[in-house]
Amino acid sequence: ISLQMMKHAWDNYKRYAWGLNELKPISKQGHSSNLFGNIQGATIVDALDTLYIMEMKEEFKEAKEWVEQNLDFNVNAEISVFEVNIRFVGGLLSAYYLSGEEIFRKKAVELGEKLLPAFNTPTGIPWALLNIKSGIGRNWPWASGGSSILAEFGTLHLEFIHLSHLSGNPVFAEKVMNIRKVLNRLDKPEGLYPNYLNPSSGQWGQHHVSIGGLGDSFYEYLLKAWLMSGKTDEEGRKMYYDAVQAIETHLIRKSSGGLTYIAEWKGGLLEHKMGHLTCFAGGMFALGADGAPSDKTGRHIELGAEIARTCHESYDRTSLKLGPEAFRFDGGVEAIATRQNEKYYILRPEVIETYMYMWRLTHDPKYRQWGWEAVEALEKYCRVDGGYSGIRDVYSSRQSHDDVQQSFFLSETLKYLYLLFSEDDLLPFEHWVFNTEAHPLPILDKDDENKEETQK
Ligand code: DMJ
Repeated sequence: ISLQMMKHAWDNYKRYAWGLNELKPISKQGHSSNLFGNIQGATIVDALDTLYIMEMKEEFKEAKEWVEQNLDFNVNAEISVFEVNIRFVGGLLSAYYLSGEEIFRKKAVELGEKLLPAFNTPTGIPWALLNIKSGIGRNWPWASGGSSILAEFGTLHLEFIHLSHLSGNPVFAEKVMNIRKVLNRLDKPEGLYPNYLNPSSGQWGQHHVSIGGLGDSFYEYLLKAWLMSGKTDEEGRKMYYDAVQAIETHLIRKSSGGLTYIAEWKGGLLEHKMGHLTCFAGGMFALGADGAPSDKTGRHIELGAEIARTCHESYDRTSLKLGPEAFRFDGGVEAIATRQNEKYYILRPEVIETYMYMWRLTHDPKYRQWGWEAVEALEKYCRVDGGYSGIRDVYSSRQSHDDVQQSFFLSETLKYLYLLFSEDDLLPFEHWVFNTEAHPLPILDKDDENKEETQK
């Protein structure tokens, strides 16, 4: 079924928005988000590996031809360093490792080089935004005290290690190792990492800690850096398990109805809210369980299972059976959105991602059942003639579409669904880690430089 869904999403993108970043499935035209400046083709690059894995050969070929002929980074564009890294660099790297086609390696390295000026700050903590023509960077105007964002500068590691590996140029790896060094020098309140860090002063901004938006994939990349190194990156391992310990102590709580959730922390006070984005953490805890220190393996798997259950409840307690952007555990509610502007669903993957990890690691059939419920809801409420659309209010049966088919729907949501219903030997965890946009990257064993050859 996810193959049919992918076909529908792809065919409509091709028909109405080919070469543009994303599709507006209701108005049947292109959608351009300013996250990518005027770099074009986000959906194509994000979808390459999904097309490959689903064996959609014709479509993969057209996508590759588009990349060869049209993907151009010599544009005057201010881009989000994080978004371009996870979707474009990550997408190109996976396409290269899966298909062995040189064009993808070449484009990935070329784009990586374009991103390097972002690191020209006094600390080497990169800017959030970069003009890839002038090389001038800056931060989001809304970010506390001119800070860079933890989840943005902390989500470059996997791709940059591979860029050094594939180009023979150590500069990429040096840049991301330096980020670790800066973080390790700093005092962390209660062992937690605030979401804001000023790249000039090297000081934290506002003490807001989140495992959802603004923080999320920083933690994910600590664990995956260790796994991707063939478990040799001890620093990554230590930073990850220390962080999880602090998260468990200070952020994880149980509601009176028995649902485990991860709250947000603002200068020592908890906000009892969990974002859809935070739901990825169930899969992360389970993936990291095996290496957990001092017989904590069982606890990490259990945390993964409890977060999966809570996130499933957030879906089940809506009218459309799709989860809201954020849900709360206060004012008498549990796992329900209470604010109008938190009731939307934009085709995000995190809950299905967690089901996929939990399925692979436990084989409890309920995760496939829950994934199936999500498929039914997506087909019923998000599928439209012109593709798939997000929804403005998951509690209202009066349908209101947001008219955007996000590129991560093709790269993540549909890929994780496909994997959830595939055998474990498709992209096995022993050989691959997924970047935060679900692009698989091979594990680099220190003694096995030809790994990518043997994994094809
Ligand atoms: C994706 O771009 C990535 O999963 C990122 O880590 C968070 N946001 C979206 C999906 O929700």
